[in-house]
Amino acid sequence: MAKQRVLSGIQPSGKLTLGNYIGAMKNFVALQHEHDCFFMVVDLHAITVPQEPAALREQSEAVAALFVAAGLDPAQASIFMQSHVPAHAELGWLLTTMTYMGELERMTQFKDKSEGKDAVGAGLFVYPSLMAADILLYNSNLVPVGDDQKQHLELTRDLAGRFNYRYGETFVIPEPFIPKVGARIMSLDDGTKKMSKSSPNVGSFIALLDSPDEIRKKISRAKTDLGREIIYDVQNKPEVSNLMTIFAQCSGQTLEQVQTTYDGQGYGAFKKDLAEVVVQALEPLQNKYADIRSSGEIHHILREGAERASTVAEITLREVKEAMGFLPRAH
Ligand code: AQP
Repeated sequence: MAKQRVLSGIQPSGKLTLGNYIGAMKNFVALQHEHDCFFMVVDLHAITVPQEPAALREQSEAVAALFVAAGLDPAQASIFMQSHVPAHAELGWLLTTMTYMGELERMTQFKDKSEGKDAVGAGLFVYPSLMAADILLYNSNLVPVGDDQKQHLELTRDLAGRFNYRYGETFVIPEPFIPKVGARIMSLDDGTKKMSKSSPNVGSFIALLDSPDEIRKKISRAKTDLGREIIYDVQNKPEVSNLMTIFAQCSGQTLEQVQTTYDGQGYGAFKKDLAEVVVQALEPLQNKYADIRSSGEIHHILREGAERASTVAEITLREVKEAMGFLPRAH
């Protein structure tokens, strides 16, 4: 049986967080051996909110290097920049013309990201169509994402079905792949909001490249509650439950084990141990990251990845344009 195709991406819209790692990258690494994988740095998505050019360039290279530092093997998975494969922008436009305003208006991520802002770019609104293009270009079977992306994936499935119905079988309908444990890591200052790399409060997230001291400081200041028990109860103790999830994910323990170990102990002792668990979990990744950045090998990895990705993407784009009735360019 042919290997299933997997595609996912991360935006270079800030410093990658522990949320991106636990919710996305750890799963990417686990999938690469059994599937035909494409992982990209989605820079075209990042510009749906304003980005400073020098920061965008640096963050893009940093995300790609973190992919490799986290364990992605360029020999197993294609690692590339979205903007290096022009077919993404082109199919994105074609699918935008087939997406209904009402569908986009229902997207909760758009509502969250546009809330309270005066000038909201149209790109932020139509971005789910570009995400659909990313996935459909590769005929991806599985899309590993955090549960916050589930709604966008549903739209991708609807668009693929709509296209196939109008123009004939062209796209594979992708399935979401949402891990059950640790799928969503919440902010350190509000256990009901997800941890986000673009949050203006740097204390709300742990960046993968934070120094040990920064990690200790952020965890010691993380919000808890007026109680003192280490109990997993998302409804009533969202912040403590989130810290327990981080502990479990970084140590390999179950939530029950964490709860038993800290039974009867206060938040202070738990937070102190949690900081050390996170520091230790990130140390190998941080060391590998430093090696990759200093070697400059990431540029070579990205060039090869873009070549492999383009080969697949261009075939799909040609089929789509033919199906839609575009006049082929003569050779
Ligand atoms: N807090 C999180 N917990 C679990 N998974 C998360 N992901 C993001 N935050 C968490 C997963 O990481 C992948 C890449 O996300 P993205 O960079 O494309 O965009 P995002 O989901 O909008 O991530 P951020 O960090 O919140 O970025 P900004 O602040 O720029 O919007 C996705 O698979 C996502 O589920």
